[in-house]
Amino acid sequence: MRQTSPTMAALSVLRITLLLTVYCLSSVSGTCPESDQIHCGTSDRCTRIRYICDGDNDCGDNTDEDSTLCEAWRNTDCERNQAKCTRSGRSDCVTISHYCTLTSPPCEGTVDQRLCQMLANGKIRPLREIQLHTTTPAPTEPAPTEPSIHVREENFAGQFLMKLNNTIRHPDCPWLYTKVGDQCLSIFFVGNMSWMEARTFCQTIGGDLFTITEDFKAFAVLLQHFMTHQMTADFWIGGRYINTTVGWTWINDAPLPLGSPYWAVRHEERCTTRRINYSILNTTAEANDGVCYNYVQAPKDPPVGHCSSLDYKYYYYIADDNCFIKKSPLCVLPGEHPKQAQ
Ligand SMILES: [Ca+2]
Repeated sequence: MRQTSPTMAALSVLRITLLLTVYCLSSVSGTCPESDQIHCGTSDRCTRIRYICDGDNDCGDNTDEDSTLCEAWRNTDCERNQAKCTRSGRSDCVTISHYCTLTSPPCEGTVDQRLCQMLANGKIRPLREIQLHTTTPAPTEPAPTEPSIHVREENFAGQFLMKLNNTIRHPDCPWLYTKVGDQCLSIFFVGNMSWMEARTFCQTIGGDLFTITEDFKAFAVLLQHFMTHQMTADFWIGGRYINTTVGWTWINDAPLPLGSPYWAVRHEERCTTRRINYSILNTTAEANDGVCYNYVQAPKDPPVGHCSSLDYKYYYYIADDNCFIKKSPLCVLPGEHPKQAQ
């Protein structure tokens, strides 16, 4: 029997080690022995990339002929294993491997990027199982263009002009007046002054402070006008508190109505009961069995302000205020009908 020398035994061990190394390397993704090979899907084999979808079961597990894979792999533009690559003004048929590796610029074509991902991974996979590793940048919304300060100023100026047209200008009314319902009013929101100064201003432009007639429809029309034109200023009107005997009157000495639908509702910390007047019985009684209410619709008692105004905070219902506080004049031109356009 032939004896095995120690040197021969060492060589055998070395050969086995090398074979195992090659086997192990070929089992690891991306480490097929040759550069034009790729790992099969489920078997331990490597196969040539050009054998993908050639009709032969080269892998033994048929993964190189998977139907979804081949649907993307084959194309009608070029020979099998190739795809049309358009770049730098030229269109050429190149291998799919080459197609996927070209950059700067990359190929423009119809190759499914999941095939490129599969080749980069070095392992055949059904196309439906391949996740693209490349992150597509999220579409960014175009940044809103900031208008220049001049454009914004022009917009503000345009809005201001519209406001002037709705407050102090109208073809049916004299200068500084606009038409609200059947009346010419000067809604002079650009000025701020005391109640007495406001009345003087109104008289200077031919009118007087606004008063509410018995027809509360005119009041409703005014409120609607304020709301439509987004008015936010506070206005002096022609009501004032004379004394405890006379109470609140308009500047023409007509009594100024309190309560609904004119006077603002205020919340008070202390509650009060309300009384109902039964004129037939000539008696009064507490409303709702003496329920105590925290809302009042009357001037502050005792009076803290002796002039009436329409304030934005009270939704332009009448309120009492200190006559020296500065508010805008709300003037009315005498006469029920405005000047007709010439
Ligand atoms: Ca094949």
